[in-house]
Amino acid sequence: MDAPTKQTISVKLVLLGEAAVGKSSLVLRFVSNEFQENKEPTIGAAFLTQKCPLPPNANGGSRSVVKFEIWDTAGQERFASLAPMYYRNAQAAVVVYDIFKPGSFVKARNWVNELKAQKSDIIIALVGNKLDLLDEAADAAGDDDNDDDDDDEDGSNKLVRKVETREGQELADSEGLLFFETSAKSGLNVREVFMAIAAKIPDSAAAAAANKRVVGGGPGGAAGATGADRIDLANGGENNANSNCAC
Ligand SMILES: Nc1nc2c(ncn2[C@@H]2O[C@H](COP(=O)(O)OP(=O)(O)O)[C@@H](O)[C@H]2O)c(=O)[nH]1
Ligand SMILES: [Mg+2]
Repeated sequence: MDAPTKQTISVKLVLLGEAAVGKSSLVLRFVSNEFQENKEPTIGAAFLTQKCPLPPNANGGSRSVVKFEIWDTAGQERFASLAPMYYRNAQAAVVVYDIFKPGSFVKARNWVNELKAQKSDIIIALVGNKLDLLDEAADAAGDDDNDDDDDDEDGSNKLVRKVETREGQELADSEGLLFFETSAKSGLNVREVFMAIAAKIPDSAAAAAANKRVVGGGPGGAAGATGADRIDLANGGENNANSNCAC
């Protein structure tokens, strides 16, 4: 009789960050628990969904399900002008950088500034990705301690961390962001990013979202208008949230 009702809360989320920092890989890990070593670059944007149950809330005991509607944008400069279409309706943003590329951290800072200027109430998670490469760095250092850093041909020596955890944490603290260091490759902390965002969705927004059916509209409500590479993985899990659930 009194079975708790399950409400589905749709959360629109956008991924932003320089090209090749691992945005698509983080989404793929979260949605499909997979990793591709040489992932082809995203063209325009990709759309994916994933459901996660939230723990029962203290007052009602009802078990809510968060349905993330994820817009994974392309990082190339030529797509940057399209970004506002994706973040305008978003409740949350994941801003990603590569801990081995300081330029990508500068870019992440710019995205945070732009997001806050345009949409002050958006929930932002700052994510430093490719943490697994640190283990490789440690292994390599163990093998050979000659400091011949000649493999820095393209200015991105993959084995030396260039953005310290402290720098990411300080930016996050000063701007009020969630902060994680992740590995899309190993899966480390990927689920945690999305769970932390879900936990920050305010009750009022959740209730409002629950009352409003979201009909798969694209950015600004114009579904498919950007020619987005649209991959809706929700179909497989739509009937059974738990079987397709990353959380
Ligand atoms: N070692 C490692 N490589 C990663 C990780 N995430 C992404 N990559 C690789 O980095 C490249 C760019 O990834 P992609 O997800 O396409 O980046 P995007 O342009 O930001 O979407 C691909 O070759 C991925 O396999 C990670 O956490 N660790
Ligand atoms: Mg991509």
